[in-house]
Amino acid sequence: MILCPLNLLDSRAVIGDLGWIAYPKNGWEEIGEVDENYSPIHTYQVCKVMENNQNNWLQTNWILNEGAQRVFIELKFTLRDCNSLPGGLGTCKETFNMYYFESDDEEGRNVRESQYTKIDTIAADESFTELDLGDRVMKLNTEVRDVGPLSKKGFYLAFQDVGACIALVSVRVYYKKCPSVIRNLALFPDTITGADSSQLLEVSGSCVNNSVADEPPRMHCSAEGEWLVPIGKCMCQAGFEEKNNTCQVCRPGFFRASTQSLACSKCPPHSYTHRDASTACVCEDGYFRRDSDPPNMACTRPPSAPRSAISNVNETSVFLEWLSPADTGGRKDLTYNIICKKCSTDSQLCEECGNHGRYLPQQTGLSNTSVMVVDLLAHTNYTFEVEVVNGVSLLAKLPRQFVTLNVTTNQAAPSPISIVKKGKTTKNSIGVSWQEPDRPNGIILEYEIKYFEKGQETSYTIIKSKDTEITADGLKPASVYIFQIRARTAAGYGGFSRRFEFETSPFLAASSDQSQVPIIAVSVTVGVILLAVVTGFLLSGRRCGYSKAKQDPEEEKMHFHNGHIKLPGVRTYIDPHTYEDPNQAVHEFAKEIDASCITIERVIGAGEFGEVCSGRLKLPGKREIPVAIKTLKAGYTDKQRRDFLGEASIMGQFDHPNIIHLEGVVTKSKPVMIVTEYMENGSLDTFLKKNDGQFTVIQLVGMLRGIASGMRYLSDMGFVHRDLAARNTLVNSNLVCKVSDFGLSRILEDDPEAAYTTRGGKIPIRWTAPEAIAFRKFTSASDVWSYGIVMWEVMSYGERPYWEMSNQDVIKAVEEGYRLPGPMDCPAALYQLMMDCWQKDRNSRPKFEEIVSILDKLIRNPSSLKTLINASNRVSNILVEHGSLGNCVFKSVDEWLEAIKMDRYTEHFMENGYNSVDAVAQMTADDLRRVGVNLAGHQKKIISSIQEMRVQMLNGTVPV
Ligand code: ACK
Repeated sequence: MILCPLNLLDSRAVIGDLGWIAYPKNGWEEIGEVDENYSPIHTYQVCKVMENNQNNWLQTNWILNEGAQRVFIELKFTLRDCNSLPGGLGTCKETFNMYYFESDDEEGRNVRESQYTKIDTIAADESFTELDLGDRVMKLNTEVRDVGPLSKKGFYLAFQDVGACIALVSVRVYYKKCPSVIRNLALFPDTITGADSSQLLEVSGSCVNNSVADEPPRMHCSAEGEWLVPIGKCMCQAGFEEKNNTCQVCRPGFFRASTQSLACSKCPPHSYTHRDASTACVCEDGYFRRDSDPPNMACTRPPSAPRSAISNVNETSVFLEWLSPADTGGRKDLTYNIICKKCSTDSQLCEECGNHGRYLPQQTGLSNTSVMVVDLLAHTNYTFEVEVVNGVSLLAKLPRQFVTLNVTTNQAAPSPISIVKKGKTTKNSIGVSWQEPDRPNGIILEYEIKYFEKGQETSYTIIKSKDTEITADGLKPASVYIFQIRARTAAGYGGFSRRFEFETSPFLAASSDQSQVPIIAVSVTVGVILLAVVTGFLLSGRRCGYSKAKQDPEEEKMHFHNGHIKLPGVRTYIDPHTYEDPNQAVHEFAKEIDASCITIERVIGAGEFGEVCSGRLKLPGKREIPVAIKTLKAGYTDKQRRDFLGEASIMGQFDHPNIIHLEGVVTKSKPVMIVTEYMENGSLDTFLKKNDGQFTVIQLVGMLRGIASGMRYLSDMGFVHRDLAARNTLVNSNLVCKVSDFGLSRILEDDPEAAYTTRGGKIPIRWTAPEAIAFRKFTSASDVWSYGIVMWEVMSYGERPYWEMSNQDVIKAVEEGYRLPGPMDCPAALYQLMMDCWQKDRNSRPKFEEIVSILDKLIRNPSSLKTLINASNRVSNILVEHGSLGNCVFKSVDEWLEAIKMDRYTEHFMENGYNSVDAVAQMTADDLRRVGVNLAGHQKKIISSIQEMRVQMLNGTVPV
């Protein structure tokens, strides 16, 4: 830092008379010396060392302080050493005094000495002697003193000699200032330092041209004339950039958008500016910028149309999928809107779809390139326009960019019936008529009328009728009955109508004493009819479980009690989604249990919606049973409650020894619960892993038979499970396996195995048939594929299908025709069945019916399970790229054992002569046991690796 002292007086620089006054006259005297340039050196000297009482004053001229409040006085002088003066010792002094007197004008010149203020007594650091004089050595002293605060315009200095021998060679009076400076683009002016020696003066700066204050700039001027502690700053305004402490204009082609940007930047692509000091660039024709786009972002344009749109119709649902546009217009904020038009087949006239169709996830603002449209009208031509927009589409005012898809929907289940009327009513019968549903979605084959006495929901009657009216008879007089009706088309049943309450006529007074008779009679009759009906069905082998009513050939009637009257033949599964009110579905299929009947004992796991507990259920009049209780955690949303109870609505429709049995639900108190039978051994996969190698083949086949039987029941009911896997199967204490996990959202949310496919759906890849992965064709045949995987899981005691291969590799390998190899010690017949389940053509896969029958035969004839698959047929189907070996080439047995972390057996192998890769490749499980590999897990690992090795040999990657 260059400090900047400013002289107020420099005696050496004064050319003419200094104008100083000495008194008494014989005291200080000026000696007219000149320097080497012949300039006068104003030196004053005095040397009255021999005389007593000296008081010699030398007063300077009036010195203007120029506003300085503190001034510095630098004296240069020589002083004679009193010791070197002969005879003057008594009176000789070696100091002199310096004074000052402030005045606003030269009038102060005449003031008395006593009015002066003493600055200091000045002593010499070095004094000179006679000797020095002889050597002509000048011992010059320099002393600096400061004075302040000064408050008047000027002042005088005075030097008082009291008997010393002094030569005052120069007197310089100066003050200090902080020099003008530009710091942080703020200009700070020359600033005279403060009056106090420790004072910091706060100075405000002013912003340089074309700059603005960010925070007001300030700096501090120290007493020493240094700038300290800058605060705040200025910044070049937009259109200018900082260079060398100034703000320079941005040239054409460059811009600076705000004071915060670094420097002028080149205009981004598709924009320009032709003027100086631009704060933004203008978009080229056809390109746009949104207000929210940053100014350094390229100008963009609307996208081109979406490409390669395809549709996939499933009944009244349509899946639309397309590729993003070839030209996105340079933006990432593409979204898609679906415009739906309904077109007549003949006239090709189209109209807006209005509010038919539900869009999943939504109709507009889609960010994915697919959408599912459900609940469309059946057998209807639709035109869907998939429109793409980006952030500048609205600004561009160009024609819409879209791709068109024409689709025709298939059949759908009919919509619920909304109008039901009471007809002719007697004391024992109620006539009911209704109107066709608003959307029959096809030809109505029949109606199903369900009715029961109010409050007696568990005991109901179902009548089937082709007509739109029936008479329910055998009813109690003066009683309220609930009626619900639904229609069936080739696409299945629609949802039930809401509940309608109608009342039978009251008794006639005369017959009131016989009131009990008809009721008992009716009950007995119903029982008899039912027995007859059941027998009739058994004999006739009909598939549908209901009886012909006597009175009307168009009507069929069946009675249910607590859902326990089982008729041969199978009901159809009803998707709870078809119910407008999901609560109705739950109560349709699940029994409400009073929470007080349940005792929760412990938490056994975590489900998607809350904890899974075990506990006990004691219903009135029944014995206590162990149960599993799924709870819905507090704070659930409506949707979560619906989805949670959805599982009960599905499960409640099933009644089969190999399907987990629903005891009921608790919905009227909190927490909401689903109560099922308790399965002591938990999920099958964990159970098998825990009991590796512990079961006989017959036991394993027994488990598989159970699962197949449960699946046969589900597929007969038209229910596709979609997530059949060992983890979704439960095992009880008798090793009975039951299919479970019917959550509505399970594929999407619950199953940790489910992964997103390229089409956006979430699918448990390893268990899922290729057609279900590729185009979501989920059918009972795809469940059969999953069943094959479950067989493999069971026979390998819970091994993970395809081991640690990635999902992508699994999809690829299966597509290319590879299949899982047979598990170790797996009967050939079972492996054959698995391979059949994994036929690419889904129609060639066995049906569950056949699977059950094949397994039954194997169980009846256990010797058929003796033939185990041999290495060669394992290899023929083996996956080439699975497991730890990959495509590695091993030259020696020890290298290979080390790679599979089994090198503890190296010596065993060597001692038994298995010292080459090809000798090892021939080994069987028995050979392994012989060399001393006794642990089942180790045998499994080594055998699997040997099999990979064989494959690689077949492929030529391992030298034989
Ligand atoms: O493998 P696990 O013991 O069997 O752990 C899971 C856990 O709850 C979370 O689903 C167990 N679990 C589910 N339902 C039942 C049931 N009905 N009986 C016994 N355990 C069950 C399952």
